[in-house]
Amino acid sequence: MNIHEVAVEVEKAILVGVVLPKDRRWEVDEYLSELQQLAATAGVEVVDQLVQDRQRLDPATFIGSGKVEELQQMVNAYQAKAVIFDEDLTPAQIRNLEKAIKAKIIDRSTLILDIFAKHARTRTAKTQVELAQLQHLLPRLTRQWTHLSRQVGGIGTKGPGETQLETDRRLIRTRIETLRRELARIDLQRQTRRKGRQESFRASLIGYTNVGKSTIMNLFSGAEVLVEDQLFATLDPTVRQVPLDSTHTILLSDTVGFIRKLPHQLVESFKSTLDEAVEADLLLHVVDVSHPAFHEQIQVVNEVLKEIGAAQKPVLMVFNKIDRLKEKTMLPSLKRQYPQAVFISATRQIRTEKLKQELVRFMEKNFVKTTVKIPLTHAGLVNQIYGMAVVLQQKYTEHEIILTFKSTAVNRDKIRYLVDSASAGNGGCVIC
Ligand SMILES: Nc1nc2c(ncn2[C@@H]2O[C@H](COP(=O)(O)OP(=O)(O)OP(=O)(O)O)[C@@H](O)[C@H]2O)c(=O)[nH]1
Ligand SMILES: [Mg+2]
Repeated sequence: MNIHEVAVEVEKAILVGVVLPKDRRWEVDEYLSELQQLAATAGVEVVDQLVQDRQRLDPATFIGSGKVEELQQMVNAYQAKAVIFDEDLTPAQIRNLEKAIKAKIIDRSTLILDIFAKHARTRTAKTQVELAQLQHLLPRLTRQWTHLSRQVGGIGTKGPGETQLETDRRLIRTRIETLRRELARIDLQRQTRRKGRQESFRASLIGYTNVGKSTIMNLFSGAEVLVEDQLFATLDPTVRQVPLDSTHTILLSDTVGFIRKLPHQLVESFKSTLDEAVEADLLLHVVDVSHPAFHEQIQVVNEVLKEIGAAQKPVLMVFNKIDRLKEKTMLPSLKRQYPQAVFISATRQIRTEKLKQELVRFMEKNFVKTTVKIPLTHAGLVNQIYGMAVVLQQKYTEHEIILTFKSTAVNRDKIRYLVDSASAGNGGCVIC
């Protein structure tokens, strides 16, 4: 089902923002410029914007009635096909605004969902987006959405005594259930795949959208992840091996970016994608230091990390795009604030080697050193251990191989278990 084709198929649009007492005007301007970027990514041309100062939002129409009239005049003057609000609207607000303004009313989540739908390439991403779209749509279903039955798999007809709207709601609920089941299956597959990779040290590139995560991924791994100067170019996770130096290799993953007010339906349905970050040993929090609102973007990312249960993970801050900084005076204070951070330019490859060194340093700091004795009869274990740890020394005696290695504590325990099991048949535990 292509909800997005129904939702945002417009040419010209007007943006609407509200300045409440808690907001500062420049912040709202910043938000609107992000909304404009979102609109451009969705293929919409923004012709004008309307900003209103208000004490509180109007529960019926979001903006005041005078502004609604002004908006209708703007829509006429520009022949605009849509009005995009920088907030989520209630079903009643959408209904009322649609009555008063002869244009499609789009809220922030609908726009973001539309971009996700346009960028979804794989079956998983398409399923995740469709689920989020339907969940967002369900409570907002108005008469103009009726006759979805043809689109929702072409199933079902109107039940006895049901209005078309009720039929559509029922069909959407059924479809949501199907998609949920499908995602649970995908989740299980991904979990199994991740378990298979658990041996290696895993770092995950996370951050606000468009900060350069995929650029770093491609630079380090030679992967060919799509890099674009637009929002949400990446939806599916990519995982690659990255050699840091002659002895240290990590598994690096690149995943979907975050944004202010990310629709919670998206966070929920992208859970299996975001788990890539939740289960990493280290998060590389990439920041576009050349963006005027990067401080706020850091906060937004930290909030999403909390929401997905990854707030306690070790984080290495990576300030990217330093080549775009005209004024470098803020760098020293940032360095003081984030003494562990790395300042790089991924496209110009400035200090990217330093980032690798920092990763090695982190691994070293968090790796524990262990020595095990492996019976010669189980020499096959040695290869396995090489895949799970950095082997520092390998010595042979008449009956055993003595290996000294460094690994995460989790892998140390796994290796101990493997060696214990192997040596059980050889007279008990032989761990030093
Ligand atoms: N000037 C400059 N541009 C960069 C740098 N790193 C990335 N970019 C550009 O920033 C834009 C976004 O880069 P991506 O790597 O796609 O960003 P992302 O974080 O993966 O974005 P999403 O997947 O959309 O969330 C692209 O146009 C890149 O060429 C950098 O160090 N300097
Ligand atoms: Mg990307």
